[in-house]
Amino acid sequence: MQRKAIVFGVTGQDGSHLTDLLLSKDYKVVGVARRCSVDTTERIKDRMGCPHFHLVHGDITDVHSVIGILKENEDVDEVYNLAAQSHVGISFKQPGLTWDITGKGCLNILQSIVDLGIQCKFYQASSSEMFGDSYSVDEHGNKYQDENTKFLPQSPYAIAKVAAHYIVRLFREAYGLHASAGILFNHEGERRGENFVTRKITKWIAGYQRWLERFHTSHNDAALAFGDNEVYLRGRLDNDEGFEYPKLRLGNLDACRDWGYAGDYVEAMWAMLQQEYPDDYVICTGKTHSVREFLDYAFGYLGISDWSNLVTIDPEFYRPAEVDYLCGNASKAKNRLGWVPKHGLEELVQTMLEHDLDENLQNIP
Ligand code: NDP
Ligand code: GDR
Repeated sequence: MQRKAIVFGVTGQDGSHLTDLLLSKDYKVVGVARRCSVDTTERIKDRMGCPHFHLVHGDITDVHSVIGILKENEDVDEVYNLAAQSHVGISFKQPGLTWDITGKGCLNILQSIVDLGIQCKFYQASSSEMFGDSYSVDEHGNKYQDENTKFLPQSPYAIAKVAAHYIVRLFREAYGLHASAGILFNHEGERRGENFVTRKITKWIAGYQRWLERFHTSHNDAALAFGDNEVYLRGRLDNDEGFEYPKLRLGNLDACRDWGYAGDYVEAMWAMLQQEYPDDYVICTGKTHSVREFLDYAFGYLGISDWSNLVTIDPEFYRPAEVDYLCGNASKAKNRLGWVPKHGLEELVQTMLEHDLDENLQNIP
């Protein structure tokens, strides 16, 4: 019997990877996308004609819309809630909207499942941001976060995620729902949104590389000059459009993140719903790097060892409160789900850069 899944947040990075995974396992997938004035289906465009994939319009802040989708699909086996206002920085500027989507949206789905009496399994996209400034310490003095580390959220986004996380736990205990939460650490890739730091970096490097190639030169061979905000080809400082390139503008370079590959992480989501009992699982690589180190890897891929003149620090990208250090421990997922990450940071950087360099090449007239 073919299984059916509903994916809220299907147009996002994870929604697209999860759809690929479920279709490869012969599921029927109902993807929920909100109405937008421009097309948001770029990441799932290759799936649009697939007979087992059905796109419906809906918004998780509108409980009527959620009920309508669930009623149409009462035979659903698995519901994945990946929908969110997922940008931590933006959550400080739009805290109310973030709360409605990222927090209350989860309640809207779970309460509708209970009210309609639908017998399905449920997955909630919880986040390492819930730990915020909190960590545990192992016997060697190393800091880490796992399922037993307390939450100390540092943003409106993280607070909304904590609320949703506890709603999942409540519905599991109060109504006996098979509802699991994956506490996922940062995961990236070639489908990552362009305003998250890793993709912002790889997109910029690809653009810079192609700019240099237009002049048949490379970073290490070019005669470059550096202004406050631009890089110039020497001798063309104040004229000739096209001979300057805007620097990469970033915020805090010292924050440390445990970065993995999104394609690996959706396998863990699916595995959680295949367990006999629902639970919470930390999903991560167990290795942490600063944004500065990510820059070293990314520029290093193109043989650029000193990037200090190419990057400018812009207070615009600092947050009112920061999460300084995230490094997960996924032992529980390894032992119970048999899940381990397949990609390390070096491979991740390479995949993202190769994709962005290729895309940029195609865009050159
Ligand atoms: P994205 O931002 O790429 O995708 C979010 C998705 O949610 C998009 O499809 C978006 O639609 C949709 N969405 C936003 N608002 C609504 C709404 N009101 N109703 C219905 N859908 C909506 O995030 P990711 O794919 O990276 O992450 C997936 C989930 O996992 C999110 O909940 C995120 O918070 C969480 N998470 C992500 C981590 C990561 O590192 N990527 C780590 C831990 C947790 P649209 O395309 O229209 O914007
Ligand atoms: P994060 O990811 O906040 O961890 O949330 P993001 O890539 O936005 O930031 C990571 C770190 O980089 C610093 N930073 C910058 N960040 C952005 N976006 N842009 C910049 O220019 C910049 N400069 C420095 C940030 O301050 C931060 O310390 C992601 C999201 O996917 C969440 O939805 C998810 O829950 C968590 O990961 C786990």
